[in-house]
Formats: sequence, structure tokens, C-alpha cells
Amino acid sequence: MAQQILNFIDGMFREPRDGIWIDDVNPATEEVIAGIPDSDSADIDDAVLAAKRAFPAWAATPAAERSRLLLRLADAIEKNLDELARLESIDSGKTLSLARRLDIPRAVANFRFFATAILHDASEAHVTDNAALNYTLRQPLGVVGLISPWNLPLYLLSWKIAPAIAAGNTCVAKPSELTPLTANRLAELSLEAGIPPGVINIVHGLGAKAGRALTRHDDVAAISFTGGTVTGAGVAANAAPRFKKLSLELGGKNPNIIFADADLDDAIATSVRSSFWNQGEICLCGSRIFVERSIHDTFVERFGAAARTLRVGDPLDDLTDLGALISAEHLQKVTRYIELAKEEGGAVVAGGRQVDRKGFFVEPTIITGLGTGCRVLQEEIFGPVVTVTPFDDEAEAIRFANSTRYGLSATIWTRDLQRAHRVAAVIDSGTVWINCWLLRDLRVPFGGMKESGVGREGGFESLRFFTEAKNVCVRL
Ligand code: TXE
Repeated sequence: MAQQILNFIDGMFREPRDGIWIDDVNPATEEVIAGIPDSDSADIDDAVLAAKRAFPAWAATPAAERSRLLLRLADAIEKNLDELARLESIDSGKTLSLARRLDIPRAVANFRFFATAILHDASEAHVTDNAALNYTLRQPLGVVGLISPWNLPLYLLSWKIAPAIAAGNTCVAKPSELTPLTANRLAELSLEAGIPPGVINIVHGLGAKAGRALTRHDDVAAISFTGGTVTGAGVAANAAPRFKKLSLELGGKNPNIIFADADLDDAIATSVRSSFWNQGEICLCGSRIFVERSIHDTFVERFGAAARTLRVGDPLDDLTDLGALISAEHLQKVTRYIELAKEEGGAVVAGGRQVDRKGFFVEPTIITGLGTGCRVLQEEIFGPVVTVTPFDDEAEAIRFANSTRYGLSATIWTRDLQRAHRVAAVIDSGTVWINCWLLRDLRVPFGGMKESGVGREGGFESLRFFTEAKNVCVRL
């Protein structure tokens, strides 16, 4: 009998009002592992009401006490790391080892980071000659809506919940319907940690139903959304006319630029990770690899050989490198792009096939021979599929890098310091990594340019997003 997940509203676990449930499937086995509420606007109304009631007391709770409770929640997550990693793996298809190393430790870090950040926050004062003293109050917004995706479920959910409630807001979170398990466990742990009822509410269900209701709710002051660009446009269309604050972290088609003077061993080893970690289902993966022509063939040969050694299979096995893709639909989407690559004239130099076993597995795939205008280099595939394209000089590398409507992140490999800075400055992306990838400091601004998003999260940017600045002017 599959587990039944309930909504978490006002500190209690509740069935959906309409009594309808959705199957939650393990992508590695295709088994139904849980039923989750197919919540609608009535459940969102209940959750928003609970959050609204809890807000005044939580906002008035001293920062030191909010911090203490968030730290207890971080400790509770850490104590249950193995269980949470296992839940994340069976729910999303990601490898257990990655969930242990990346997802769950990051959830712990998110809560610790914002729990302590609020103890060090400061605000500004502006003295107007001898006439007035202005000071800025940063006050919580009220009830905020948090919508998160399936690729890094607890990692991204906690990246939103932690700053939202640390700043004194209460929240209604809508995790992805494809990966509800760790959000549900987080709800239980929040009770254990002593977070008051109504501060964190979690409503499960479909984006077009529960998610949409949240974005349209009049009592929700802000929406923080991470997901696909098309969905993000819909979220903005619902939230903007209601004048909600909006933070949108959307898709990417990130360039990974390798100059001939790069440390090739390092560039190849890191490119294997930046291409295929989490089956390529990380918005920061470098899916368009551009290599200076003089080393292109060597790179393709060595990178291809490395990709062919990766093991695709049981996500719970520690020797597995790539687990399953999230769903049958996503598998279809990814394999369709591999076919499209061939139709567009590309050559598959590694992988290229669905793995012949139960579950949604695709080989790590490398495609060469495609121009930057091809759909495969323009559209987000979000799977273990990368292209490698040669470039002739720095100007061409920059042109190629900037040739999509996305602008989330970029990686540059070179030993030439001046060039590294020069190229970083002109690439259209919110993050540029030089000779590294996914090296994250939680204090830095994080977000996308162009169609990769609006707004920045991270450090004080997150705390600013989740607060309203109010200027108080006192005549002297
Ligand atoms: O994500 P969605 P999907 C990209 C990736 C992927 C594509 C689609 O290319 O193939 O997006 O993935 C909720 N109102 N990324 O469809 O729909 C939904 O329930 C309010 C990039 O699975 O964007 C879930 O909680 N909410 C990415 C969340 O939005 C709505 C991560 C994200 O789902 C909604 C995931 C609506 N109308 C996919 N419709 C990244 N940038 O990290 C859906 N949702």
C-alpha cells in the first residue's frame, strides 16, 4: 500500500477538500510510491488563512528566537539526512549518493545560513544635511507563496522557505507534484523543531490548479517561483496584475567555454559533472559546450571517452553515476531532442539511446556538428544531452555564448586571467564560473538574465525580496 501524503496546514496534516489524489511514481521503477492531494483553491484558501493568522505573532517574534527555531529545523534535517536522501532518490530518480552529498546537506545549509543571517542584518540611515534623518525599516511582507520544481526538491524548497520565514513572513509552499516526499517530511520535522503552526504550510497538487490558485490569491503578497520559463511566464501573468512581488528563477541553456590554454584535465573532469550531474536536470548544467578549434577534436575524444564510462542505472546503488529522468513525459521530451539533433544534421558521439530497462533512463549523450541556431542549441532540454561546437576566436566564443534567449550561468576555462575577466564581463548571464562549476557561496546574488528569470536570490538579496523597505523621515 503506497504512502498517503497529506497537506500540512496550520500545523496539522489534512486531506484535500475535494478528496482527489494523484499518483506519485518512482521514476526508476515506475511503481506508485505515494498518493498526494490534488489540492484546489479551497485548500489554498485554508492554508493562506492559517498563514495569515500566524503572521502577526511570528513577525513579532524576536530574530534571535526565529533563528533558534530555524537552527533546530536544520539540525533535524541533518539528523535525518540518510532518510531524506533516500526519499529524494526514490521520488526524483536522482542518485542516492548525490542526494546525500548535495541535496540534503544544502537544505541544512540553507536553514543555517538564513537563521544566522538575520542576526547580522543591518539597515541604512540617510542624513539630509541638518534637516532630517531618514532610516529604512525592512518589514516582512505577510503571507508569501513558494513554488518549487522537481529537480532539486528539498534543496530549492528550503532555499525559499528559509529566507521567507527567517525574515518574519509566514508561507504557503507548493512543491512539485512529481516530488512531494521530502517536503512532507520537512513538515513533520518543522513540528519537531517547534516552528509554530501556520508559519510553514505545504499544499500538494498540480501546478495548473493548486499552484495557479496560490499565484492568484489576494492575500499572498509575494511569489517566489523556480521552474520552467513557459510556466514562469504564466505565473507572472497571474501575479503581476495583483501587484505581488515576484521572483522568477527559470530555465537555462548555459554555455561552457573552453579555450585552448585551459587545464584540459580539469575542464574535462568538471564538464562531465556540469553536463551529466543529476542526469543533466540542473538549471545550471552547461549544456552548450564551445571549444577552441585547435583542441576541439582532442576534447571531443577525451570527453566522449569519459562520458562512456559513466554508469546509468539503479539510483540507490552507490556505483551509479546517472539515475532516472523524472517522468515518462520528460523521457520522451529528451529522446525527441536527440532525434531532432540527428534531423538537424548532428552526430551523436556518445550515448544517444534510452536505456533498455524499466524506468526512465537515458545514456549520457554528446552531440557534435550543430550550429548555434539549431533548436537543440536554443531550447532547454534539461536532460543528459550536451552539444560540442568549435569556435575560432574569443569574439566568436562570446557571440555563441550569448546566442540564446536564456542567461542563467556560464563557465569559462582559460589560464589567461585578463581574458577570463574580459569574457565574464560581456556574457549575458547572472552567474559566471571561471575554471570551476557549481561552486556556490550562499551570500552571492543568484538569478538569471533575459528569459532565465527576474530578480536575484541569495544572501541579503533574498532577505530584501522577502521584506518591504519603508523609509521613515524625521525632521531634525
Ligand atoms: O516544470 P514547471 P515542468 C524546465 C525544464 C523542464 C521544463 C518543464 O526545461 O523540462 O521546465 O518542467 C508549478 N501556476 N525546468 O513542467 O511546470 C509546478 O507544479 C503556478 C527548469 O515539470 O515549471 C511545480 O511546482 N505553478 C527548472 C513548479 O511550478 C505552476 C526546474 C515547476 O514546474 C503552474 C524544473 C502554474 N500555472 C523544470 N504550472 C529550473 N529552472 O530549475 C506549474 N506550476
